Amino acid sequence: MPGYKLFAAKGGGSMIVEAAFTLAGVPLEVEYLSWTTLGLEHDDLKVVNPLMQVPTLVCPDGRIMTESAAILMHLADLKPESRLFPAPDHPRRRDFLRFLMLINTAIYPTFTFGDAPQKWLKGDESAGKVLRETTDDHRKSLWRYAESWAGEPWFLDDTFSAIDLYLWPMTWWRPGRDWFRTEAPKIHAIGLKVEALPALKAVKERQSET
Ligand SMILES: N[C@@H](CCC(=O)N[C@@H](CS)C(=O)NCC(=O)O)C(=O)O
Repeated sequence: MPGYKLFAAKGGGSMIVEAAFTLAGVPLEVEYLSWTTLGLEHDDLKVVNPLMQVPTLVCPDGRIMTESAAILMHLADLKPESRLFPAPDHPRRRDFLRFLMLINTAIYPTFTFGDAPQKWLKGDESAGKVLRETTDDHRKSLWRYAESWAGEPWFLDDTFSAIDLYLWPMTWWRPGRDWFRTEAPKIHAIGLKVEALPALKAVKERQSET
C-alpha cells in the first residue's frame, strides 16, 4: 500500500512538511533533489509538478499536492490531534490564519522573485540587482511586522502551531539568523526552539547529510 512521498530539497521549505509529518506521526518517504539546475528540474519532479518547486507531495492515491500551507491543512484534516492548527475557538486563531497566509502569500514569494531575478527581468543584470535588494528589504519589513504580533515562547503564545514550523527554516534564509537575533528576536527564538525539539532531531540531521 503506497504512502506519502515528498520531493524535497535540503534546507528548503520542504523541511516544514517533513517536520509536520513527523510531529503528526504520519510516515513519509522523502526524496531529496539538489538545488542545481538539474535538481529541481529533475524529470521525476517536472512530471508531477510543472512548477518545479518543493515541497511537492505525492499522496497515497497518486494525486499531487503542492503549496506547503495546503499540505499542512490536509495533514490537519487527517490528524486533528496533531494540533498543528489551533482550535477554532482559540483566542489567537485569527492571528494564526492571518500569519499563515502572510508568510505564504507575501513573505515566501519575495524569494521566488528575489532568488533568481534574472528569470523575471530577461537577464537584465542591473534591474535584477535592484529586484533582489527591494524584495530583500520588503521581506525585512514584513518580518518586523510579524515580530510585532509574535508571542512567546511560540508565535501564538503558549500554543505551538504550524507557524512555528515555518520560522525554523525561514530564519535561516535571507536576511539570516544574525538579522533576526537583533531585529526580530521573538521570531529568532522560536526558530531556535523548533530546531531544538527532540522530535525533530532526525529531520534536522537529514538536512545536513551529504
Ligand atoms: N508556495 C509554495 C512555494 C514553494 C517554493 O517557493 N519553494 C522553493 C524552495 S524553498 C522552490 O522550490 N524554489 C524554486 C523555484 O521557485 O523555482 C509553497 O508554499 O510550497
